[in-house]
Amino acid sequence: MLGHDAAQSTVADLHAGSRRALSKCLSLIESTRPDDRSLAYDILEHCSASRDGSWRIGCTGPPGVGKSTFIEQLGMQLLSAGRRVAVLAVDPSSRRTGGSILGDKVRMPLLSTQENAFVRPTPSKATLGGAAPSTRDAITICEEAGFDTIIIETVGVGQSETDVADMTDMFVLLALPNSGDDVQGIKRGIMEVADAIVVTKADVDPAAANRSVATLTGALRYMSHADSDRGTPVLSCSSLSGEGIDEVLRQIESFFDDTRNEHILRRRRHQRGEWFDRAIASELIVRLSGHGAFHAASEAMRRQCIEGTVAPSLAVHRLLGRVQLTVREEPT
Ligand SMILES: Nc1nc2c(ncn2[C@@H]2O[C@H](COP(=O)(O)OP(=O)(O)O)[C@@H](O)[C@H]2O)c(=O)[nH]1
Ligand SMILES: [Mg+2]
Repeated sequence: MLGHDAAQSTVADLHAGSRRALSKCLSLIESTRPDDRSLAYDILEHCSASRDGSWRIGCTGPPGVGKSTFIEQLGMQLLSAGRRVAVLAVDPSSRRTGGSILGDKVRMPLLSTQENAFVRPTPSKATLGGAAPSTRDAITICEEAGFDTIIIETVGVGQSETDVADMTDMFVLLALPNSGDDVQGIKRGIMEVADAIVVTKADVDPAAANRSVATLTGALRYMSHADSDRGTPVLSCSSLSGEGIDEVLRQIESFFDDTRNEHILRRRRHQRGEWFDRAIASELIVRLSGHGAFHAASEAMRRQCIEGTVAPSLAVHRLLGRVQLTVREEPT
């Protein structure tokens, strides 16, 4: 089959370090066009199902907290430490306007021109604030291309901010320095999954940054980490002066050293389970929507829901009642 040959040579190019192949693979897995998807699956078939040696780091925080600037600085230090760094920046497109929040564009001018780095904005589609379903496949592709450190930038809005924790080994939460003594409205749920908290922009008001570190450290005493007894370090840094970034790097290195075996392997198992569940849901939606009759019936039902003539859950129940599911036995 042509698709298979094309996929095989694309993956060979990927292994050989071709950036063009890398961009092409990432575009294919992000695409919803059926022929692109089928090529994407051919490509994934030539990739390893799991690469346990890489570092997957999630980086979340509110818009403007300094995620991109921080990742650029941290990324440069990771490169100096001999790592190959891929950044997948989930573009926080607004669902309402189709545009980006604060017109935020991924600017990592320094990092993106480095030989051992790769920076890529990835679409967030309909998943509010969180990561697109294709982000997981993008991690696979980057690892296949030889990147041993994958950093995912997502904007923290809504509950889906913890999505990124489900696809990374280490979850870093960024927070703004604050002069008050509250925890700046950071939700408990997100603090409990953070493996490190970094207070940004310490150069603006170092005393405020120190206070925030103390406040956050204090707040963590009354919480327990969702799946780790390691203790969550709270640090501060300036991504403009670079001060404090080396300590963040040390924490990351020690996290991956300490937890190499048991903890990360457990997280990887969890990641793959979550991935499977998400993939079923998104693939079912893609397949159903590609079915003309289903699409028409679904649009009609949706209109009735909007008009208020039928309750959405009932409408979906009826709609799916009309779908005949058959499952073939797997040929052995
Ligand atoms: N003073 C200062 N400004 C910073 C620092 N880090 C980021 N910024 C600025 O904060 C703004 C938002 O940064 P950006 O990295 O785009 O935030 P993101 O939306 O979280 O990715 C930009 O104008 C940055 O230059 C810092 O450490 N110190
Ligand atoms: Mg950003």
